[in-house]
Amino acid sequence: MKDKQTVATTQLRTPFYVVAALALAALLSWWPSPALAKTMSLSYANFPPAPTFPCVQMERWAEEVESRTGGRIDVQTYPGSTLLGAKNMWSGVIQGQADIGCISLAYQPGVFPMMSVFEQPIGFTSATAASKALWELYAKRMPKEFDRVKVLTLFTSAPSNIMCKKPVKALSDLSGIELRASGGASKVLELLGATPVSMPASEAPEALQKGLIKGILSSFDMLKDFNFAEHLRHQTVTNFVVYPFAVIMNRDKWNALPDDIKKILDELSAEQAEWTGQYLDAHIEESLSWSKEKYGIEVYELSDADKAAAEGKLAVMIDGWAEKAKAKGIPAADILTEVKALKAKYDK
Ligand code: DTR
Repeated sequence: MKDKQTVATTQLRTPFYVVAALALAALLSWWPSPALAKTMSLSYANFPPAPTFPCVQMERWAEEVESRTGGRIDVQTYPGSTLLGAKNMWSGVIQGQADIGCISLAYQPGVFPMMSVFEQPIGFTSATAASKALWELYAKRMPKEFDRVKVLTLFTSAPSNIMCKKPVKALSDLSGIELRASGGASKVLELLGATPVSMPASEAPEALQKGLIKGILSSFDMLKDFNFAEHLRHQTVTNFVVYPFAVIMNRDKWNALPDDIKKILDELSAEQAEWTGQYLDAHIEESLSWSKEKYGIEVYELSDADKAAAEGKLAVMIDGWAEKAKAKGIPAADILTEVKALKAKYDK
């Protein structure tokens, strides 16, 4: 047992590094360093499976945000409808069930009278051009249809094509075929004599399995990412409408963010739209070659006469959109002029 004298000596001899560590800890506990600022966690919900492009762009956004904020924002991602599904994404983010969510505008008919102009047959030929145009129109017009949320970015699918169990080599082959689509793309099918079955992309695999549909109208990334090439061996290049998407954030959560973080997120919006378009355009090529190699898919082109006939039949869609938009107080003619100018600017 040590006597009092020995204990006192031991205390006096507390090693220097322990004292230094204690002093440093005390100092850091009140030092306002950004590296030590509190981390805020944000949940980000998405409806399709993880390998699909809306989720690939979500992971990219999460990584960029974490690195640009020096780790102050930590993004928890939920692909595959694990937090919110396609149909309750919009209301779920407004109510705060997820902080951030990715919606396909076509799944909420009537909710976006202005931005649904991008569901119309404008003739975009790439996801990059359509995504840049979509963001630019939004940033200029700030339509009030998005007032209940903060829009973090916007992008579109690539132009839609027919993926089917049976060959569709001519417009007349479309007659009565049940094809899955949504929004503007469903209207396209209706006008061309097919039977549109409207549902979100995430529900299409089950509908196909149950025999409710013979194919889909969407972009070719789905051949690989949903493995549709296994059952849908016949592809027809139609380059019909694109599907617009929005990444939205709960308003209160946005308002609660510090200003410097808001600035970082705002600076990412246009860049993320373009990144997503470029990723998707490149990925479509990859998806097509993968599907050809693995499943020997066939790809058909419509004749020039059929292309012209389809264009003629779809023209009424734009008038239909304009009428509905005008009824909601939207300057439809001006918006159309702006969208066409943006197409000319980006879709070379
Ligand atoms: N909103 C779409 C477009 C789409 C294209 N590729 C994917 C992948 C995952 C989800 C949606 C999409 C549609 O409904 O087809």
